[in-house]
Amino acid sequence: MNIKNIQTTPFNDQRPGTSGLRKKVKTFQQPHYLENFVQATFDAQPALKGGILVLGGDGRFYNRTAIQIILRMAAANGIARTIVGQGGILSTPAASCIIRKYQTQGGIILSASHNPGGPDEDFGIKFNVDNGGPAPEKVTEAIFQRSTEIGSYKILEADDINLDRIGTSALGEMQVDVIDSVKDYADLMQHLFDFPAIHHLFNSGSFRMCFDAMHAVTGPYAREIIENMLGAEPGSVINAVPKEDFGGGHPDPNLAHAQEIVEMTHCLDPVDFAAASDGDGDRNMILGKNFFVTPSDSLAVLAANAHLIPAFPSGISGIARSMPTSQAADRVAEMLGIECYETPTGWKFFGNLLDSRKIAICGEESFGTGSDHVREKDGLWAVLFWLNLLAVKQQPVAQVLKSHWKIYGRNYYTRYDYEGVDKDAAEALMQHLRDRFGALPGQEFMGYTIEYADDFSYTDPIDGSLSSRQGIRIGFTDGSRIVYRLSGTGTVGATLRVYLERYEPDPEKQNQETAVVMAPLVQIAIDLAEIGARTGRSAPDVIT
Ligand code: G16
Repeated sequence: MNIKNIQTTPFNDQRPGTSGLRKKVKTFQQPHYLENFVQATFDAQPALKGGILVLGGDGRFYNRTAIQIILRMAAANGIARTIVGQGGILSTPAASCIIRKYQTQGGIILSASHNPGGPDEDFGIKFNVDNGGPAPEKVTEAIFQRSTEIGSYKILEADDINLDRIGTSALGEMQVDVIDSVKDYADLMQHLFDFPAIHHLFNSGSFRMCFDAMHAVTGPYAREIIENMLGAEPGSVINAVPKEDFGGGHPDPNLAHAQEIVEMTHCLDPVDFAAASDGDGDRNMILGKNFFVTPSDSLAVLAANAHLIPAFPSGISGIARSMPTSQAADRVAEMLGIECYETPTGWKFFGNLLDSRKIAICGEESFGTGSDHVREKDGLWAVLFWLNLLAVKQQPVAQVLKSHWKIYGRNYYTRYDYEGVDKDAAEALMQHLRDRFGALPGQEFMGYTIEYADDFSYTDPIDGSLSSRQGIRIGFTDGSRIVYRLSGTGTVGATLRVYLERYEPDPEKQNQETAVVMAPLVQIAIDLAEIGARTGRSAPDVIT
C-alpha cells in the first residue's frame, strides 16, 4: 500500500457557508484545494478513523473526479469502510438516510445544490455528522480552523474504483461498497406514506401529475418511486436523467427557474399536481392547477395535516421554521398547542431540535421542508406527503390551501433577491439599517407602523450555542414583517435577500394577487434600505 504525504499550504477561503463550501469548479480544480478541505475534515473528525463514511453527490461536473480523490484520501486516512452511491450519485436526503440507517460516522456530500453546474459553474462539498445532518457550526468552524494551518495531506496511490458497478472492493485497507443509490431511500418512503392510497389516486384516472427533476439528482429516485412503485403514468417524471451541467439550466425549483413545470399547471389542459426538486434533491416546489403553494404555506399545511399520514399517527411534537420563513406555521402550532421554534437560516439549526424530539416537522421559505425521518430537508418527501394528503382529502391543491387559510388566516409572502451585488455595498446597506434600529420603532410608512427593528440572534435550546447577526427584522404592528439577509450560499459577490410577509385573517381578502397585496411593503423595504442607491439595482434578479 503506497500512502503519499503531500506537502501543501493553506487556502484562506475555506470557511463553509450556509451549507458547506461552495465555489466555482475552477477553484476546486486548483492543485490541493479539494484535498486540503478533505484532509481538514478528516483531521477535525477523528471518529472517522476506523469508522464508516458515506460518499456521494448530485452528479454535477467534477463529481466523479472528486469522489475518486476522496476515496483515495479516505483509504490513506484509515477509514475502514466507505459506502458510495452508484455512479457517485446520492441525493442529499438519501445520503442522510444512509448515514443513519447504517450507523456510520458521517458522510461527505458533493453538491452546490441549486447553483448551476459545469466546468465554469459551481461545485460544493459538505460534511454531515453521524445523525445524518449537516455539521453544526462548531464542527464547520473546526474544519475551517484546521484548513488555515494545514501543511500536508495523505492520499493513497491507487487506480480508480469502478463507481458504476454495484459491489464491494478494496482500496488499500479500506472496504468500498458501491450501493444502489435509490433503494434505501425508497424503502424509507414506503414506510412513511400510504403508498396504496397514492397508487389508488393515480389509478382513479382523474388525477394527473408531473414531477420535474430538472436534469438533476432526483430523477432516478422520482422515477422509481412515483412511476414504478406508485404507478403514475410513465412520463410523469420529466428531465429525469442527471446531467453534469443540469442541461444548461439552473436547478432551482422556483417560479423563475422551473418554468417548464409551471407552464404545465397553467396551460389549456393543466395537470392536477406538479412539483420540482433541485440539484441535490433537498428542495421542493409544489403547484396545483393554476396555483403556486409558497414553501411557508406548504410547511403550515403539512404540519396541520400530519396526523393524516402513517408517519405521524399521533400528530407532531413541535414545528420549527427558519426566521425569514412566514409565520403561517406559528399559527398552526398555536392551534395544535405545540411549540414553534424560530431558527436562523440553515438546515443545520434544526438538527438538535429534531434529535431531542422537540420538533417533528420543519421548513424554510427557500423551498425546503422535512421531518425527523432524516436530518436534511427532503424534496421528494414533501412531494409524497402532498400526494398522500391529496389522496386522503380528495380535494384540489387550491382547495386545500383555501380551507387552510379560512381556519388560520393567510400570510401573503414574497422574496426579492438581488444577486451578484458588490460585497462592500451590501455590507454597508445592512449596517445602514442597523444604524437606524433605535429610530425606526413608532415610525409610520404607507399605513404600516414599525413595532420593532433588530438583528436576529438565536440561542440553541439544547446546547446553548449562540448564533448572532442572522438577519435584520423589521416588524410592524399588524404582524407584517420585512427581513433583510445576505445569502450564505452564493459564489459571486453578495446576494441580498429581502423577505416580506403580510397577515390577512379576513377570508374575503385572502384571494388577491400577492404582488398587489405586497406592493406597499415592497416599496417600504426598498426605501428603508436605500436599495436602488446603494446597489445600483432598479429591480431584483429573482422574485419568488
Ligand atoms: C441551503 C441551506 C438552507 C438555506 C438555503 C438558502 O439550502 O441548507 O437552510 O435556507 O441554503 O441559504 P442562503 O439564503 O444563505 O442562500 P441548499 O438547498 O442550497 O443546500
